[in-house]
Amino acid sequence: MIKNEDTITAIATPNGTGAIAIIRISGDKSFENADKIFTGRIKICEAKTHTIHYGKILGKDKELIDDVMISVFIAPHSYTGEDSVEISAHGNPFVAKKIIELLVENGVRLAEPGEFTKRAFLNGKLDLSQAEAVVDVINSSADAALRGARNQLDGLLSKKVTELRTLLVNTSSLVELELDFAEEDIEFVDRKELISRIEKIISEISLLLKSYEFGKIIRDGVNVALVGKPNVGKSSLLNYLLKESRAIVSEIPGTTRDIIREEVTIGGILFRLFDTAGIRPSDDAIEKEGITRSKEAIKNSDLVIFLNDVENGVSQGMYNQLCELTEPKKIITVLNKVDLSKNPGIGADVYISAKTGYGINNLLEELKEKSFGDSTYSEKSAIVSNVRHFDCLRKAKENLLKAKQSAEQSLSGEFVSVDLRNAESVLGEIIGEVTSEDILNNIFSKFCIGK
Ligand SMILES: Nc1nc2c(ncn2[C@@H]2O[C@H](COP(=O)(O)OP(=O)(O)OP(=O)(O)O)[C@@H](O)[C@H]2O)c(=O)[nH]1
Ligand SMILES: [Mg+2]
Repeated sequence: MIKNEDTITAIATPNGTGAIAIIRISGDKSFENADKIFTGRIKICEAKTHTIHYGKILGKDKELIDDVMISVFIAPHSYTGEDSVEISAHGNPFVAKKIIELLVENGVRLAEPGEFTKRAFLNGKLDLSQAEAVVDVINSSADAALRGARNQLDGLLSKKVTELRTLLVNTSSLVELELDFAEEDIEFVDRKELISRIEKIISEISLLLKSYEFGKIIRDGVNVALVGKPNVGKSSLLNYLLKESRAIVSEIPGTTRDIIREEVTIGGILFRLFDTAGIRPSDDAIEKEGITRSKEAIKNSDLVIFLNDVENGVSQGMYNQLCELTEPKKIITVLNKVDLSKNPGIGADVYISAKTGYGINNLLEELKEKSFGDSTYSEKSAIVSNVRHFDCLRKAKENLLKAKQSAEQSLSGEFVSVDLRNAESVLGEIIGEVTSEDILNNIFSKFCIGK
């Protein structure tokens, strides 16, 4: 276990009034410090691990601050791997603050953001990619995001990366062994075999890199802009998808002026919908500003629902306009108000009625399909959802391509080995086997206090 000088504390529950507030303490002096402020039937120093104790927190002049429950975790069987306690007080931020103040007066230090998880990492309770998944588990707001974060926290990515590193170590060791016996001209690994081993690792890394498209979606959700000419039914479609009358709908073209942003979960994936002002030439200053914002939303969206109505059909002019703002593959062309016509025309990907709900399921299917492309996802496969991991994998692949090239050109083993070692080292950064203080600070500063 890494010895941390300080014993640290923080409130682990959100700031606000609630049923309980939890104050965490971790470090060598956790029990000693808890005993300084806690009076119960037994001393915390003498308590067994994973037990919970009722008692009182007394202030300086023995004034009663709160009655609480204290949970005891003896190292290494705790979140941080250190001795730690959790004090459950009444959920009043003022009470929790007083308890923290008492601890600080006794020499306990306030924890920095993510410091508990950082200690868990330094003590080997989690590797780095798992520690990062903790934030994602806390932040996930849709089923798929939570499953993805759990997948990483449970170590699926770590396991895959470790496997790849082992393969790399084995391969580079053989090359290096050969270098040691350079004078004897012994070949421990046949070049062809070497190249095929490197290729195998490259293809596994490519798969992981590909999973990032998907990983990003399940982690961050999909931004979808609803765009089209005025009055085609954009706001009606938004309301239908939300199952509530969120946006004003009227038969007057130019009803929506500002962007309306709402979230909806479809098939476990979070979609962020942006209802926009209908695009048309306008002299009205407010409407013009709304249209500028619509165009901005199109540029920033992952997908665009290009809505048209049966009265006017699909507008090729507007489609061309959209193509200047976003890639054609992101556009779903939809024809709305099919309830008004027996012969709704051609040229759309999906035909719907935001009034009756006709075709909406097809639209949802199309949304899902466009979001995921051809990526397949299984609960059991490692998924990359973090840009830092993606970057490390990308660098590893570059190094491996260089190593492969050197091997193909029958360059000296040294060239091959140096790139293999570099690849191994960047893979190590993902799980924190190889790391710098800067990387760690950067990662843990994104955590909240108390985690
Ligand atoms: N019959 C029928 N009417 C619809 C349908 N969808 C929308 N409408 C009507 O079309 C009119 C315009 O709908 P909105 O949802 O306000 O259209 P919009 O695209 O948001 O319009 P702007 O905000 O002005 O750009 C309203 O009178 C709606 O009731 C539909 O599927 N069928
Ligand atoms: Mg509208």
